[in-house]
Amino acid sequence: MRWKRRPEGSNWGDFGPDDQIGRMNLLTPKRRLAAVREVTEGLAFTLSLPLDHTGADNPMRKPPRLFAEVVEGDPAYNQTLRIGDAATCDVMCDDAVTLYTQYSTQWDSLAHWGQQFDADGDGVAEKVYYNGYRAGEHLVAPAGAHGPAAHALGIERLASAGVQGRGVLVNLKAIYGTERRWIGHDELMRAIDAQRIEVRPGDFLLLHTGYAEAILAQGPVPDMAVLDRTGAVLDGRDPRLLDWIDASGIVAICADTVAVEGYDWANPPRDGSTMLPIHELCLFKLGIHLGELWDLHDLADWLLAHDRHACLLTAPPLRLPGAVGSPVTPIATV
Ligand code: UVW
Repeated sequence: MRWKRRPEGSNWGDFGPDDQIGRMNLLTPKRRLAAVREVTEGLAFTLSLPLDHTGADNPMRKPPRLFAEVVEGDPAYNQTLRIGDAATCDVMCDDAVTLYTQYSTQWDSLAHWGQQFDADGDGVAEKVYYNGYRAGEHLVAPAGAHGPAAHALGIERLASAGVQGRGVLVNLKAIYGTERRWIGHDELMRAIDAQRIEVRPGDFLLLHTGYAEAILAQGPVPDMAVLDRTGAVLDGRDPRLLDWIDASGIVAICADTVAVEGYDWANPPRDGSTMLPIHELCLFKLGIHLGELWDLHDLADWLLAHDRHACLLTAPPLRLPGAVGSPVTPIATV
């Protein structure tokens, strides 16, 4: 074991001492088959924003830069293909991209959020992540252009898990409108009951709030003053909400908002506790993956019009070893 003490309320070790996918372990073949049975129409919905649209006011995360590599003085774009002295009729393009993995529609890996926690039980807190993987020893920052040196909990673990299962969509916009409000346990249950949603272990919980539509209405440069007043956000200060997330058996929470949960950077906690309790619970304690900035509005409108709430969700991240996040183009099929 990498740890002697596990955080209160965590499931570290329950899926094995070396587990790196957490709750995704609950995505069994039987549950995938149940998800496939949600498909009755053959309609597919793309759940990503265009990759150059963000709703986050995060200067660390920059828009993608797409370029053509220069090969022997020419950009690899609209090139006629010559092989030795043979000229062909072929014209071709290649390109490259610099990508911030959490700029737009994304998955957070379990390496995205850890905590200073005394997992050794020696009275000294160390930086530690889900299942006791440690900073410096198991998580090492990428070593320059040629990739990571050593990295536990990278997004490739999620990619290998086969991210396909039953999505259940809670249409918070339909119940609460698009104005910013914090959603605790009772508000979430009210929406789930009103929409007669059955949440099962192994499900992906999709939260539609109208935030992604507000981003699209603005174009690639977000007006954060508007977005900060838009969309419902989970209230991680509500212990009953945290208990429900734990007990529900869901494998992921995917929202159209920036962080799934509400936060107030102007008023951080003064007691050394977490700034983001849902991140702490999901990524650090339970291994529940978080999806952010998913554009759920077409799917949500269709489900509402047809008095349905579930779909087959297919959402693999990039199989990029060591990455802490990944762009994703999820597809919902109904
Ligand atoms: C933060 O940095 C708040 O992360 P996320 O993109 O998961 O919200």
